[in-house]
Amino acid sequence: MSIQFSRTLVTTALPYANGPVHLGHLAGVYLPADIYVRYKRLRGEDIIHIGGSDEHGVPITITADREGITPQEVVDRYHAQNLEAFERCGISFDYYGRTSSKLHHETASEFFREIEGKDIFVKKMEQHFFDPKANRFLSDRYVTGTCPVCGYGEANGDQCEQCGTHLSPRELIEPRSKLSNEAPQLRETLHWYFPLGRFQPFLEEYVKGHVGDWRANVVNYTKTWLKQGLNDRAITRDLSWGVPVPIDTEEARGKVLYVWFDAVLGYISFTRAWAEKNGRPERWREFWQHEDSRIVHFIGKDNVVFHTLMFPAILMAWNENRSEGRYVLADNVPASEFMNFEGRKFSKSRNYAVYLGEFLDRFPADTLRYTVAMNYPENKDSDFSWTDFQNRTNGELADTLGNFIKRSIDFTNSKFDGRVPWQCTPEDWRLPGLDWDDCLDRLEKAYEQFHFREAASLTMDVARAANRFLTEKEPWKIMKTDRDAAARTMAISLNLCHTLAIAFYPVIPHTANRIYRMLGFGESLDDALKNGRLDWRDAFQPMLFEGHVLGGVSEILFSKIQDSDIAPELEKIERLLADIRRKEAGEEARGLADIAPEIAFEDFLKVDLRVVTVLEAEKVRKADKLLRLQVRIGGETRQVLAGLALSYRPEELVDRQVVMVANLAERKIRGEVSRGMILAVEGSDGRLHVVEVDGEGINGKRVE
Ligand code: B3M
Ligand code: ZN
Repeated sequence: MSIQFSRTLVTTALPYANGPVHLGHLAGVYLPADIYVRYKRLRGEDIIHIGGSDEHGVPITITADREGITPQEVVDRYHAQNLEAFERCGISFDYYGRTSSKLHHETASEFFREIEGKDIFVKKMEQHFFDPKANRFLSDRYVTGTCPVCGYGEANGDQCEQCGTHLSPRELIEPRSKLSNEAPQLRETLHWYFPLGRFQPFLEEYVKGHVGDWRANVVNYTKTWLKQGLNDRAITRDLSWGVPVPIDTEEARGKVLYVWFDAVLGYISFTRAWAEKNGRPERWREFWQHEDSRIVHFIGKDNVVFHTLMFPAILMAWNENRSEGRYVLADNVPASEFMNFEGRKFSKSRNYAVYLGEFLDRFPADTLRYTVAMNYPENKDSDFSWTDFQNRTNGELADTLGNFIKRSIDFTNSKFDGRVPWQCTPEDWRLPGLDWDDCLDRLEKAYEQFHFREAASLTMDVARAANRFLTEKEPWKIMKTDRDAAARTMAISLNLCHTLAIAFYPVIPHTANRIYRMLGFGESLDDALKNGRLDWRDAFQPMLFEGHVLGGVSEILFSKIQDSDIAPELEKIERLLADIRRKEAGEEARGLADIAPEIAFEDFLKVDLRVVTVLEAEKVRKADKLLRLQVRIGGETRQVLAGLALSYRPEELVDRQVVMVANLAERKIRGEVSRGMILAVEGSDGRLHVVEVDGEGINGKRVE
């Protein structure tokens, strides 16, 4: 599609104000968005970056209950903390809003009323647990009881923490209310559902229009949902914390909008708040309601369908039968994979994480930004490790970039009176191993297509070439015999410093600002940019003329990270990992203690285990956990229902060779025939792992 866009709105997923953000969040969402926005600002484009805190949802009220404070106090704390951490990291939001704000509540209510007014919502009378003592309905997390799977007495209504099984409150044995500890009663209550299915054809059309330009993971997640057929989604909850359902009826009382319904609308309400703050309250419409506006949502992969299906459908519902005030849909949704930490997933509950604020207490923001950019989880999970951080900081930032800048400035200061000693000609600017046109072209493509690791690494290549150039030219030696040659070398080097300041600005803005000042510009690069005195393309030509006066003494841009600096971090990880391993070993030991009573060998032989190949897999409508598989067993194809849907995406299972109980009596599950049982093991994360067999020509063979 070749629309000419006049302006861009970048949004970043709103982190829950229920804990501090960690490096995984930074890597997947906030840093890539900031790099993109800073690059576009260098290009002189009209772009704003809108983010903020997601301050609703049950986990926040649970934190509040646990700490004996109000939900508002919880979100006040983490909103302030996260905003501060982002600022220190140089994430340059144009506005960082809050979903507990008045304007947000108004915006979300306006959407609800508009869609309700068009009679689009579906209302369903349902039975939910009610606590008579607390006089309130209980959302899933407020019900506890005995897990029907492992017998753990304190399982949550949505999941058992001990065995990881996903549950619904009604599956618990002897359910109790967390509020009063009493047995809850089932009562009827009305809930609003958003009929996603009604928008299926439009959503399909929308997604089809972006298949070429969206990332493969984004298209795949979205298509998997579309293929299964979109269902009604509940968008109200029985809770007191959130945006109250904005209609004045008995049925709506005590209910709030489901957090995901209101959170995505935060992007809109925060843009409104931004426009108000800047004294042009209607300007938000240029970003949301003008066809020539480009909207880009930076998110993590776990949030894809909310942004490619749910949010667009809400906007479509708004737009229905409207000729004015229609919303534009996102042009791109660059969703990241995850960045792990020292080879393992970040885990808040196990405290296996490095929080952004804590990190910045110990190390400068740009060292983090650079390392994280170089490990951007663009199309596969990546890893942050302390040694990689140390190596990149010392080898690339300090020894290559920092060293080059310092040598250039120091030598000019001492031998050429702190002035650019030569007028760089186009001829001079042709450097060995550096094709400027090609470099510019590749960098621009990398930024435009969200390949930020490539952008950072191409820029470091320029620093390497510059460093090599200066070393090889040896101006300190030549100085005595050929002063002009030395002057020429220094003029080129200083211009390369200018190049690097601008080209590295999106990734390491603090450093870029410092270089810019050291080069004698009386202002920071940020200010030059704001005042329109700078352009991205300035980086690719000599801009420092003969006689230009540098900024005086040079600074050391990066101090090296010593082994002793990261030793405490490595020790901490060892401790955490040892803890996790002990816990896992404990879980395994518990698992072993439950070994079933002994059976005779003949009994074992009765079970016919076979290797089968999965041909097709799809989700079963209205059954969260079930996948319908077609498997090949020898020359036969069978249908099997397996409770694997929370552990695998359907397409992940296709073509795998797995083990199946082949002689189990046929069963009907949810009205569908299942002829066999796929073997799987449950991991400590609650996920199931199918028993896979690797090998040629083993389909249909018996497992013995
Ligand atoms: N707070 C979930 C998350 O942090 C949610 C994102 C909202 S984006 C509108 O992963
Ligand atoms: Zn359990």
